[in-house]
Amino acid sequence: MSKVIIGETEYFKGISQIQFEGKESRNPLAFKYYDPNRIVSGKTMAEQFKFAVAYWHSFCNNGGDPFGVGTKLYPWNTSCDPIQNAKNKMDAAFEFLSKLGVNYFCFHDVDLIDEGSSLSETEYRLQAITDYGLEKMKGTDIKVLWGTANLFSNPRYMNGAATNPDFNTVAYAGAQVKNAIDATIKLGGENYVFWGGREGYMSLLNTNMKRELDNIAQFFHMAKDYARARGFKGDFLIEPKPAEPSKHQYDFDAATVTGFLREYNLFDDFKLNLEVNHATLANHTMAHEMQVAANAGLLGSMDANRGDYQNGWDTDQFPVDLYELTEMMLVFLDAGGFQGGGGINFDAKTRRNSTDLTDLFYAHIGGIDAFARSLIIADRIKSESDYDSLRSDRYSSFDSGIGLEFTDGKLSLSDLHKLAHQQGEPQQISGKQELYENIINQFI
Ligand code: XUL
Ligand code: CO
Repeated sequence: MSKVIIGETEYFKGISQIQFEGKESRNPLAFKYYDPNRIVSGKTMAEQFKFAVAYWHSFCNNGGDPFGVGTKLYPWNTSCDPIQNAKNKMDAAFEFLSKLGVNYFCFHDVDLIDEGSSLSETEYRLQAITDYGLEKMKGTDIKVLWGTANLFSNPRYMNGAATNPDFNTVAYAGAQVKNAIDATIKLGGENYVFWGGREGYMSLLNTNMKRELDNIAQFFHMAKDYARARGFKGDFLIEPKPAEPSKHQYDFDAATVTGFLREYNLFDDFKLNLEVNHATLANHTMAHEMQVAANAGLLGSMDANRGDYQNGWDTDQFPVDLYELTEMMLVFLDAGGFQGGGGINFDAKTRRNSTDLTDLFYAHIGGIDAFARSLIIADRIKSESDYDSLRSDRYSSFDSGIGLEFTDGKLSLSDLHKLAHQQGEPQQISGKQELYENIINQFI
C-alpha cells in the first residue's frame, strides 16, 4: 500500500495507516486477522479479496432516514461550490482509503459530484472531478473496482430508467450511462455495474413486462457495445435485488439474472455483483446466491454487508457473522475465488447514530477482519477436516459403474426402470447435516 495521501486539509486527524497487529492486539485501529500479504489458498489475502470502499455510504451519506434529517456532518461536505465540495470529498476518500490500506473504491456518477441543472452542466462537472481524480491517482495504488450510474434517485426515473415506458427517459438514462462508462474508463475502472432499483414495476396493471425486459436487454447491449468500442476490457456486472425501491425488480436474484443473460445473449460480457442483504431480501442465503452464480461461471463480484433478521428491508450493516461468512467463503474457495476481475465492496453504512469519523474506520476494519477470519476458517475446514470428502462421498455412486454411465448420458429412462426392478427399494442414507454444521463450529 502506498503512503498516506492527505489533501489540503487532513480530515481523519490522529489516525495513521491501519496495520495488521494480530489477534492478541487490543488496538481498535488495527487489523487482527487481515494480513494483506498472508497467503490463504494459494493467493495473498489482498489478491483474494480486492476490498473496496463504497463512495456513497462512506463519503456522501449523511445518516438521514425517512424520520429525520442527517446526523453526520462530514467536514468535507460543507462547501457551497459543487466542484470544490466534490474535490474536498475526493480528498477525504483518498485519505481514508490510504489510511485504511484498501486500494479500491466504487462510485455512482452522482457520488463523485452533484448533478447539475442540465445534462451539459452535469457533464462539465463530471469532467472536472474525473480530471481531479486522475491526477490524485497518479503514483498511488488507489484504483476503481467499478463505476455505475445512479438511475434511481432523480424523479425523472420514477417509472424506471432503461425500462421506462417513455422513450425520452430511456434516452436520458442512456446519456447518463454513457457518461458513467466514460468516467469509469477514464479512472481505469476494472468493472461496470448495473443495479436496477427502479427497473421493475409498482403495479403490473400498467406495465408491459415483456416490452420492458426487451428494452433493458437492448439497452445493455448498447452500453456493452459502446464500452467495448472504447477499449473497456472489464466485466459488466448486474446486481440482483428482488424489491426496494420497486415492488418487484426484474433482477430478482442470481437465478433470474442468469436466465435473463442467457435469453438475451449477454452471457459473454456480463456477470453478477451479489449483495448479502439483497440475498436475504430474496429469501436466500448469500451462500446460495454465490453457488448459483458460480455454477454458471458468473461469480463476478460482491457487495458485502448484512441485513437485520428482525426486519425486512435493506439495512446495509457491516458484516460480522462468522458462521454466515464461513459458509460464503466455502463456496468462494470452491469456485476458485471470483470468476472475473471482481472484489469485495463494502456496500455498508455506519448506523445513523455512529457519528464519529473514527466509526468509519471501526466499521471497515471489522468487516475486513470478519472476511479475513472466515476465509482462514474455510480454508482450514477444506484442508484439515473431512468436509470436502464427506461431500464428495455423498455422490460417489455416480463416480463409477452404472452411476457413471448415467452421468455420461449413456442410460435411458427404460434402463433406470429395469435397474430399479433389479435393485429394489434404495437404502436410507443419512444427509448428516448436523455433522457438517459441527465442523464449521469446530473450526471457528
Ligand atoms: C442498493 C445498492 C446499490 C448498488 C449500486 O441496494 O446495493 O448501492 O450497489 O447502485
Ligand atoms: Co449494492
